[in-house]
Amino acid sequence: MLQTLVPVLPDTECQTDYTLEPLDQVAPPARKKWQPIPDDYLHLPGPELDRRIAAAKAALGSKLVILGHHYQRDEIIKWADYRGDSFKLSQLAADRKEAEYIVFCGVHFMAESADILSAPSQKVILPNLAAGCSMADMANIDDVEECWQALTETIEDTIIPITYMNSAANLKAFVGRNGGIVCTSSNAVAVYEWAFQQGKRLLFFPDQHLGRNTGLKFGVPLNEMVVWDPTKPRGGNSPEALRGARIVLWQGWCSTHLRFTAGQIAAARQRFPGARIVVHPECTMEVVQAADENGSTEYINKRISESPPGSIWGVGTEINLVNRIARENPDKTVFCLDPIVCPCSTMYRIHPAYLCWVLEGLVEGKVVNQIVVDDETARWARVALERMLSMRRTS
Ligand code: CIZ
Repeated sequence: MLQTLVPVLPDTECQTDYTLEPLDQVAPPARKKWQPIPDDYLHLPGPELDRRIAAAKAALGSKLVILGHHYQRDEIIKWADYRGDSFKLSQLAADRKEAEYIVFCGVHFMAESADILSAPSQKVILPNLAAGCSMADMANIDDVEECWQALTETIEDTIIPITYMNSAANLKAFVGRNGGIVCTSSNAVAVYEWAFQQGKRLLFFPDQHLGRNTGLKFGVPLNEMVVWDPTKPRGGNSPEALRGARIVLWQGWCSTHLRFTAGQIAAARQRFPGARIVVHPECTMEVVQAADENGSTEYINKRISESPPGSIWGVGTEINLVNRIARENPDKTVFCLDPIVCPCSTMYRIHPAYLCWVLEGLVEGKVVNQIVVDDETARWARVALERMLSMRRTS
């Protein structure tokens, strides 16, 4: 059976943990942007953190629900009441009205969505406020408003804006106000179907790769998709190019998924002739086309778990998830396509010391790191999120 050991380069900013390091021993370059935390939590070793997290969780009982995104490390996932992708976790946040505290072990945009969808009495907490998403940061409201103005002035048809879940709440509100919708990698095809029933053209942000791969799945040819570069006038496009486009793709990307290449897939096929290759649709078009299948993290997890014993899987997504799938499927060979990987560096910022800190605060009646979306933003973002929640999963 192939070992899923991950080589870590000495200068890498983040490492996959085999044994948990106390927070003050995490490499300083990785920690430099993290939220400061009381000194008492800096030196706590793994077993002590486990003991204190377990005690705080037990004390809070049914007042607390912990949500863990698939990309979280195992030392966090083991405390999650539910784990899943952002779609599943947003549904849970909308359904679990009885929990007073929702501790979201994920990144900022996910906690914002949970706040929007949960009841007003519930408090959503993100253990480390520095856990953001570099792709989400690639689109901001001013640039999107500017793009929208240029598009609506240039194109006469109705344009439907779609934002990927990985975006700030004010962008979700923008699409809600403008007749659009939120999508995740698990329902993007259903969202495109819906959107093309509302209008002839789409503006998709911030991930150009998910937008392009979904466009291709949907039969839109490459020459009917243009990329919008927010640093250039008219996004770097001529008025004719914009008028000819059915999909305008924002120039954003996920650095974790851009590490995968078609060359890695060729090498994996050579080494394991019977392997099936499954990748995430945030990978480039070349990688998605070289793979056998592509889909969301939920899809990848389910697909491998339900495959016959002895199956061999080369996977192109975040390493914590790939390693977890490998461990939970010991009767199969599961390996990451990239031999030198780095986990999602912002998800990694949820170190157990942060979880311990926020939970112990709650036990003492102190709510730290609450994520609150203002009412007007939440009102319109909810419109776009609820449209999304009514879509079926397609991958
Ligand atoms: O939607 C999510 O949670 C992300 C970021 C990826 C996926 O496919 O689950």
